Amino acid sequence: MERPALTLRSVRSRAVLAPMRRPLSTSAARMDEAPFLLVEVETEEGVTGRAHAFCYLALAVPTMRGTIARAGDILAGAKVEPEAIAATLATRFALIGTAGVVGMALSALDVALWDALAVAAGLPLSRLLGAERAAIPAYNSNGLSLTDPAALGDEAATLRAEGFDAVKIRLGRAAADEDLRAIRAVRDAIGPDAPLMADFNQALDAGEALSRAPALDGAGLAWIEEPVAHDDYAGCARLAAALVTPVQIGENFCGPHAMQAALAARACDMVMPDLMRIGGVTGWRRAAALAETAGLPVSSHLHPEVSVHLLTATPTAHWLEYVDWAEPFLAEPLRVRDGVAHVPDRPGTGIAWDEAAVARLAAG
Ligand code: SMN
Ligand code: MG
Repeated sequence: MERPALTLRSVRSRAVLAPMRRPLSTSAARMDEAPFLLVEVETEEGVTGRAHAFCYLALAVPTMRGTIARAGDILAGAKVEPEAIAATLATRFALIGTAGVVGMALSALDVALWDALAVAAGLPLSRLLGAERAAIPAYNSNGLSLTDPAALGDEAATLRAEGFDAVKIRLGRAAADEDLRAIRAVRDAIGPDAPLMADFNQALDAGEALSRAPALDGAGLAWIEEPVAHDDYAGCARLAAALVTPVQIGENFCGPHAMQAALAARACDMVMPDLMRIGGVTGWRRAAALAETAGLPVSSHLHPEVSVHLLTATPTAHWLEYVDWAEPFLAEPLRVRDGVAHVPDRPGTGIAWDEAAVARLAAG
């Protein structure tokens, strides 16, 4: 599909701190509020592109804002050609490197550029990317924290009542038995057929993971996510070979090359790149092509409002991770019905800010 011709005029960013409806405890950290960066690109043609990036910790925000401002200075007057812009920025930021928070900022900028292109084309981003479908199965990832297993059954039922079949539980308690108790509590609540994903957030060392593997294999999980350190591809590969349950990794792939290294090491059975770590839309498309060649299912990580567009255009698309964290400042929430997320029928990503909420939640 022909892309519209646009010229970049300026870039700006703002920070918000969004309250979370359900605080989330993982084996790594507890979150009560979600820091986001909102990015806008203005073009000479009058088209605006937008993106919102989840920042994990508010301390990342100033560096991300500085990165975006510097990129805006470098790019003023450039054609909106995201692949060429990504190459330019990779060169200009090569000394500090484009992993970590710098890469997150550049990914957000890339998403805003693609949004501008799709808005100018008058098409949902998914259509600009060649998608033929308009919906993706979604699981509710908003809860099932690393808390007392006794409370998890009721919570799982509530999460499903929000319009989902599938949910994700957080694991990584010191005692393996406690994790199994948590899984059983959720399974009893959701029934035998509902998909149940499980996320360790890198809690285990490789030996511990191997010794927990047989019991986990019997627990009926849809996947086991980040059981060990995210870049221990050899450890992941040993575990993937030992387990029948698929091993899922990807939220920490910083760019498609990291994913390529993981695939070469046979580290996992499935991948779930994060839009803001894989390199925005540009990086995602390269990652999706790698996954297609390797025959691996692709799910998304966070950022459901934009990931729904990308997954519809991903040949081996699997699951959308749904979280509601951006809802406090978005004009239109993502629509999920009967466990399926729908691409909004609007040009671009369909992202627009609720400006009154942005003003209320402004964070510096
Ligand atoms: C996760 C990621 C970021 C913040 C909290 C939890 C988790 C997930 O790894 O995959 O949802
Ligand atoms: Mg995870």
